[in-house]
Amino acid sequence: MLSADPAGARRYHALRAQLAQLAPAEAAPVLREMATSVRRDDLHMVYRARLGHLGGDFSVADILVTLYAAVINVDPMRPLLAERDRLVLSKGHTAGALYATLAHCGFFARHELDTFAAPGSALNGHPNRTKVPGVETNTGPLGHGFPVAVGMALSARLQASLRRTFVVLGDGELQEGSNWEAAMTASHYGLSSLLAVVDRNQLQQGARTEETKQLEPLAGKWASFGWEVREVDGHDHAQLLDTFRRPGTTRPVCVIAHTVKGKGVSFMEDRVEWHHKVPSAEQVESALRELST
Ligand SMILES: Cc1ncc(C[n+]2csc(CCOP(=O)(O)OP(=O)(O)O)c2C)c(N)n1
Repeated sequence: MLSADPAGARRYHALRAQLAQLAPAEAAPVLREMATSVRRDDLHMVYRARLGHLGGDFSVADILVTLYAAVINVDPMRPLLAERDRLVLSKGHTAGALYATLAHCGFFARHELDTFAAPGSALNGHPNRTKVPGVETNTGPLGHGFPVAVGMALSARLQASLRRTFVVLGDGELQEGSNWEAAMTASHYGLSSLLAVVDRNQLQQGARTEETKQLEPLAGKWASFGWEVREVDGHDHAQLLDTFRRPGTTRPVCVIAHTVKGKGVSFMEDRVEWHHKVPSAEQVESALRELST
């Protein structure tokens, strides 16, 4: 099990305190800079490991950074505190973005990222809660994280706790039927402390979602399952922060975050092959030039 980086955790708490005072538009530049740094770390990780999912990592990076840096109530020094908020990355193949974000928040030292997917490393290709502090449940098999998150929100309800539960889903992931059982269950129990984010980048592995199995009208589907639906630009930190800060009132909330797979690197953006392609040294250099703050 990795352990917290005390200096990183102190910086994280200072950042959280600073961002809590700011309106979403004022916080956005800080979040943007952190998300760029997360993408740069992730790029190095995937290049070094010769494996990873850069396309989906870059599409979800702004969502994860906004949640961890400015929304969820967690303490990297005490990652198992009972009253912490819960965040489940149901699209677990984008572990690279999650690890880089957790390291930026002090859950473990940033240099550990160098071990991504190496033999014996805690930072496996998919997140493992027994190895990585901040990971709430193991994910990777699509369609598993969301049902677990519904259970977490239900347990908060049973304990009369005010803690919130967040779950981040891929759009291709929604083709797994277990998600719709989870959605039905959450609305049945009126789990207003639960917020699901759909990373709506229109691509899955090997093809577009609408060519594989049509999801639209997606907002209508969630609404018909009894959820409050909000739609945002998933790379606009001000919009993300504003919507994430507002819990549901009587119903669970689904945020459809419109994103671009590979966001931030022009030759990766909206290109299906970057689902799990590994960049060459030249491509890394060129990507880093685009990802400069
Ligand atoms: C149950 C299951 N089936 C297949 C896979 C292999 N797989 C990994 S990622 C992926 C595509 C996921 O697409 P999406 O949810 O849209 O993720 P994103 O495009 O954001 O990376 C697939 C099919 C898996 N991880 N789990």
